[in-house]
Amino acid sequence: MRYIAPKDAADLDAIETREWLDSLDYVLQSGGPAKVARLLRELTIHARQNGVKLPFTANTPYINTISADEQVLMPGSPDLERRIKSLVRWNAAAMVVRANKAEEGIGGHISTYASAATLYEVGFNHFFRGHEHRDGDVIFFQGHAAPGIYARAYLEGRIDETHLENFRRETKAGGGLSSYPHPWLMPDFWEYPTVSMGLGPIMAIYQARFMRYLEDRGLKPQSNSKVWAFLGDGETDEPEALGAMTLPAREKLDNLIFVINCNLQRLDGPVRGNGQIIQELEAAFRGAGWNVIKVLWGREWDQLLAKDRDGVLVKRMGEIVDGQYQKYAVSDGAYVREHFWGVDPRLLEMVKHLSDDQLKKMTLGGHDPVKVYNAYKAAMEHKGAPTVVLARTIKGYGLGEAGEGKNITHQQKKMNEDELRAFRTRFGIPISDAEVGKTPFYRPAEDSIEIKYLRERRKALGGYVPTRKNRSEPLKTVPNELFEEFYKGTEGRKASTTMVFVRLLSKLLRDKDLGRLVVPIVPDEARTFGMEALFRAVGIYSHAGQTYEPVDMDTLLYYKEASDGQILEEGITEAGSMSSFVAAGTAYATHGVNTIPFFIYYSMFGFQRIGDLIWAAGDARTRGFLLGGTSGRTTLAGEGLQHQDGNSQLFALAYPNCVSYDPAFAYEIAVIIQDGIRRMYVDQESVFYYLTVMNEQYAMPEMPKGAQEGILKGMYKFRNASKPDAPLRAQLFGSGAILPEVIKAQEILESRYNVSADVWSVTSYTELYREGHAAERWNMLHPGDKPRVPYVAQCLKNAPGVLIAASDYVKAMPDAIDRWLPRPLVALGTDGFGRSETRASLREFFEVDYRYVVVATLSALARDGTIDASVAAAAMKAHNVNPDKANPAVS
Ligand SMILES: Cc1ncc(C[n+]2csc(CCOP(=O)(O)OP(=O)(O)O)c2C)c(N)n1
Ligand SMILES: [Mg+2]
Repeated sequence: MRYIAPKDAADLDAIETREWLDSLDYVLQSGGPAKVARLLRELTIHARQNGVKLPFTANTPYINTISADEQVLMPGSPDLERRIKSLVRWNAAAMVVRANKAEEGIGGHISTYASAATLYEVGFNHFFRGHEHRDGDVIFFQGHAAPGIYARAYLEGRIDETHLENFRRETKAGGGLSSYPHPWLMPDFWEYPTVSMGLGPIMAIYQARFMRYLEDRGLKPQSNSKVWAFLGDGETDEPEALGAMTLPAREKLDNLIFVINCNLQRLDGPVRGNGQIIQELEAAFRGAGWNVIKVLWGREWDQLLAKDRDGVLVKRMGEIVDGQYQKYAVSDGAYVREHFWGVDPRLLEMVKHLSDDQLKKMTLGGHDPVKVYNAYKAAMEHKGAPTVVLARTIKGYGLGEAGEGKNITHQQKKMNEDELRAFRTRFGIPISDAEVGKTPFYRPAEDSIEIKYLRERRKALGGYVPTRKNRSEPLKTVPNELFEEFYKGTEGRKASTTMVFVRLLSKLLRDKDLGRLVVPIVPDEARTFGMEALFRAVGIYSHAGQTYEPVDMDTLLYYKEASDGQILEEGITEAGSMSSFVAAGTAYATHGVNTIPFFIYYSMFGFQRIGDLIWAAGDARTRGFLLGGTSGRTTLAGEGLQHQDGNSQLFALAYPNCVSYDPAFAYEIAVIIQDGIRRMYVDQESVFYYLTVMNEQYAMPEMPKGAQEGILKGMYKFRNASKPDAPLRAQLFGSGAILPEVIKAQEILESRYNVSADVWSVTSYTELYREGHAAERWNMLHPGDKPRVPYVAQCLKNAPGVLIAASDYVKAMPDAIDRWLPRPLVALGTDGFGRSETRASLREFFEVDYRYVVVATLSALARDGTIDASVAAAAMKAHNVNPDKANPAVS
């Protein structure tokens, strides 16, 4: 056999490869892509059968998904669009630079928008449909790109120079602009908050699904609307960003388009310096069943790729890691020629006609409007799956020496005069050298072709985006009949507040007006809360209906899935469920539909786990009811440390527009929910509700006369002391499942210790706290006027005796109202980690059962000198309370 020198082996390899490629080209030309695909599939099978181990890959080569041949021409005027984009770029940069001119700069970001400008402008000029369009879109803008969105709104004449000047100066007269998308702060402009990274993508996914839900249930006309979510490549590391990615593919949500701005950088440095974020994302999304469109290279590269007969260029493109690509972005053409092209003479040959300067200027796909247009067009037309556009860009594009592609670019907020001049020149902004240092904003005249073009484009596409407004008709009334039954109590029958809530929910669902608007949401906990009867009654929503015979078909309460099902049974995802809650609770603005979401979950996995999404819900002016089920540190027996919630009421206090309650009785729940629907859907207040509901069963009493107002304000007298003139007096506060313990303590105190106590049901420490502080603040600002008296103080004005509060939450709750009480109170609460035990043992452990209420009362009376300490000590003995017991807060 003839010895083949290594060099010849390489040559032979090349010849062989060439022959195979030629054959493939022949099949492609004669039989088309489908035939090539079939042939490759068969080749793969054949190779496998013969023992060839093919490595798994979910990737395609590192080139554009849409080839140059498939590309269409872009409609409209590319020149005008480029000019408009340049103006937006300038104004976006100018507003940030001006906001940071002063010593005490107030931040802002230039480089995120600089990299994403084309991605947005192509959308604004050709794709994003406003709410006046029958297929109006929902768009989640990347938070840090906000300056660009403002700069465009300025050109559109929707915001003026004062606004731009007051970017991040929101308290300024004339109006400021919020740092990021915040509907709470700019309710006519922003629709969805996105700046907490990862929340935009997951909310977008569930928004797309909720749009289908509204259409399938006939609450909204069928449409071709899309949900667009713009996100950063670094952002995809947030678990929420990709955590729900299988849902839209499974549900074939072709109304969803993600656009990931792959500038290969995040805040500190490269996203994947030693790898390729685009390929990583491609594999993940393709694996999950998405339509993936890579937009990596601009048009200049098409000619080079056409010359790449041997695939050397494609191979070279695919072997460079992102850190190195970033290096090319900041280097000159000579460096790129040497290091990128110089590794193979065939590559050098390909670019020998290009100067170093031309090499340097070869644009990336995400900066080429034609490439981006084609990607969006394909995304709009794709059927049966969501689309992700992976667009490659350069962070800080256009900033040149001021930061383009550099690791510091995310934090770049200032530009010196030279840098501004270069930026101005690069984008052709008509500002003179003399003026440029002042970074003036620039808007062409109203009748200029740029402004006319931009307005005309938005008009054709259904109005400006983003625009937010309430598009729904308020409900007229909340029918009383639905709630009255609960005022009567259960006549001795035992029920839990969860059962009460579920019964109320079932009634609401059956109501002829309200029923269809109710959206029950559960993360795989319906059986936990005894809601399974609803499966059959209203069905579980599934676009596909039910394509199988459910295993419990022969039972009354079978697991019924239906395309017009009403329940959103989300599976084990509180984050996903919360995103549905946001979609349903903002539909009054987004879709003009007053849907009323009720999201019930394990209370520990709410504020504690997905608090940031709840915060975003508040920002988005979401309406609806969150129900913290199985709540109470001692009421949920057995489940232990990770489940037993004694915190959520405290967390809820910090959410400004969250109205929270810890109700004990059926009528309290009825009053709160009835009033909640009124406030949110009749009066259109931007609040949402949080109610904790429990699984302990006890008899539900009848509502005391006139209790409604107090229930809503946060406290009311549930039961009077039987001997108001007794010498020993106490005021006992109880909440939620601990209220029955307090009532029991009242009886023991009266019968055994001659202490006569009033019992108050405290439904909401947070409401009392807020009202008290509001009164105090008013008093501070009006020193000469008659002071306002907080509601708590009014309730307790002449109340005699010691004050004892017990709840299943941390002691900070009652402490929050202490300042407005006539005397300091004694707080009993559940500070500390929970543990698995029975209910009674837990209450003993956390010192919140009736015995501790008795002991705390007697002990407080002894401290006051009203009784002898020995009485309290004897009571402790009688009730087995060990004074040397370890402190549960720290054990
Ligand atoms: C939850 C959360 N963590 C951290 C941040 C702070 N932060 C803002 S932008 C940013 C980097 C963004 O990188 P990338 O997603 O790649 O967006 P780019 O600006 O590159 O387009 C970080 C860490 C944040 N906004 N939200
Ligand atoms: Mg990035």
